[in-house]
Amino acid sequence: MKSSKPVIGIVPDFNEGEKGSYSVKNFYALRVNHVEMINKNGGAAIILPYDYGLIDDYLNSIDAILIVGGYFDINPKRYGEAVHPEVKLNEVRENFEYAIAKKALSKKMPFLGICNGLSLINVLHNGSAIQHIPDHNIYINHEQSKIDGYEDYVTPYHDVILDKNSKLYEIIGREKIKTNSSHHQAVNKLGDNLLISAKAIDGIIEAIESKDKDHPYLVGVQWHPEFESSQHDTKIFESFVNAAKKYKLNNNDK
Ligand SMILES: [Mn+2]
Repeated sequence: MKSSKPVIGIVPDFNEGEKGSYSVKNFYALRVNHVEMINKNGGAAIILPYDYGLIDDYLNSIDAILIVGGYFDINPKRYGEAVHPEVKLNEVRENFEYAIAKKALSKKMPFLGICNGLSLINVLHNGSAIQHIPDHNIYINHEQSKIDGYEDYVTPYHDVILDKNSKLYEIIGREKIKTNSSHHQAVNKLGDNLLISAKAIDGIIEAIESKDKDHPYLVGVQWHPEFESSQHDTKIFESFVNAAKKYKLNNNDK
């Protein structure tokens, strides 16, 4: 794609067609706010349909990849655990994301993972997940939609403490922020070559990033910055698009 702006590929959600839903045939879905956040921060978002034969072409045509959240969990078999009864699978999506994300990581292109995207980064680095946070009463509720007044995800819900030595701290410039929260899973074992950039006040890991200083941008956040619940969320997209701009400049022979 010849674009003057950095092109950012987004993998959409996959839904099986069902009577009474959007379509009786299978369909893709993506919340518009992801696209808006990329485009208003200087990027050009494109949606990547699931075609395994096109993965290399996609990755040669985009300057960054965004893996978004979804109403599903990565199959725990990927990290050697049995499936918890509260786990919801979407293996069509998981398999495609796994394949494209693995290649994107090997190319060291800017990569932002939101919610499920954070889990994917972690599992691809041999990490594991807490399969169901409510099983452990040491943690607070991380599903803000269950609390009156916080259902919109635009209202920040819990505190997050940033590690001062992280790239995320460089991006946001604050040690303590408030974010939204919509997840029943979180990082358990941290993946290899990753570091924890931020935690909630109960110790739940809320952001991870690459330890590799050469990587232009590999960040995962457990919350949903696409709702822009504060200017900190804007900074995440701004920095991501800027990383894509640099990547585009360095690969301008394509
Ligand atoms: Mn949370």
